[in-house]
Amino acid sequence: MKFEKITLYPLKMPLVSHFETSFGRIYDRECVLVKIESEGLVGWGECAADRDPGYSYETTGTTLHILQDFALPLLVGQDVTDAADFQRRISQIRGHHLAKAGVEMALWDLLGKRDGKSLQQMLGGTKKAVDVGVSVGLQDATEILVKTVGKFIETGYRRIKIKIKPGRDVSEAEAVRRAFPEIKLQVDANSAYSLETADILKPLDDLNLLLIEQPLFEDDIWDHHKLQKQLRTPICLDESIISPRHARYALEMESCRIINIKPGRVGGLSQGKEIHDMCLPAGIPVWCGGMLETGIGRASNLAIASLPGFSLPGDISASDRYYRKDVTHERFSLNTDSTINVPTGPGLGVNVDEDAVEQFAFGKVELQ
Ligand code: OSB
Ligand code: MG
Repeated sequence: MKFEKITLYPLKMPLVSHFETSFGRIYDRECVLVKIESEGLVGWGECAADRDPGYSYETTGTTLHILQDFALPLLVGQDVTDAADFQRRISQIRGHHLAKAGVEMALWDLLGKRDGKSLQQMLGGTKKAVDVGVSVGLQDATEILVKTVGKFIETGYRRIKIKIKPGRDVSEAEAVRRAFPEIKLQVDANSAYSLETADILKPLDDLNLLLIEQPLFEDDIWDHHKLQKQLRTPICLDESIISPRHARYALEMESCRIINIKPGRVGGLSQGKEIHDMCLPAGIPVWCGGMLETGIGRASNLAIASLPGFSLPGDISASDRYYRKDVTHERFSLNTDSTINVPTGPGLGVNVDEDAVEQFAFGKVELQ
């Protein structure tokens, strides 16, 4: 696909309700959309970095900088044939996976539109709908958390994830477990503990949790191995798995028993699929994480989550859990069995509302 013109749109989208993790609270979600025009077609992608370097060192600013000044000059005017070709062309740029992944997503969208294939078909996914849950942020008080979780369960979510941080961990998980003894429950620390301070998490082992997500440092794989030996509950790595190579390290070191795949974090859908393909024969369940995506990234997550190894519910909630207004004409809704349908149209299978893009954009960068 000849990349004739590439446009970047930094967006700021107001969230339906604030979202708080161990690294802070946000009321709006930023991201950068990538629009690629090629051979009469338009492909869209989403770069998932946020305004601040909390979850990742990448930000809206670094995304624009890396794409504009380094990645896109390697691509504009070039014929990029597939994801492997794309990865080769940008391999000289270290890191910045969230930025690169947004461009790879737009390439998949173009390839699918050219060939009349959905992203699901191209990746080899089979499920018509995927199991999903909801990720509930830290709340101002335990009672509010229990009430909030209750509302999501009433809405139809059958798997709940709660965010934890030091001082707001075992007590919160116990309260939710007491109120909802049967619900599939998991916790996410977003790297808020060290091997020493993680001792406090041991009582979580008695709460029948599906998993404990990323308790230790984001660049750590070895201490997670030590912690996993002390816990019966599976550790699931998120931040630490930044490539298929890191997934292999984690499997070989037995640092976790489950992996959260976010195509953005690992540098693109192709890299996420590679991790899936490695974990499936190894008997390591994977699930699709979320980054509060717009309809564009959500469509992409649904497609990869339909691969057979994604055996745990994804952090892919319905559109109305995040945004009153989205940048796609399609909105994703929750089925009564806590699933969301996988898009079937060519490429990502969504139609972008360009007026909404312009409305939420606070800048625009064009390269041709
Ligand atoms: O750690 O999984 C995470 C959101 C932004 C950054 C990191 C994370 C999250 C979530 C929300 O947990 C998942 C979602 O609903 O998109
Ligand atoms: Mg996480």
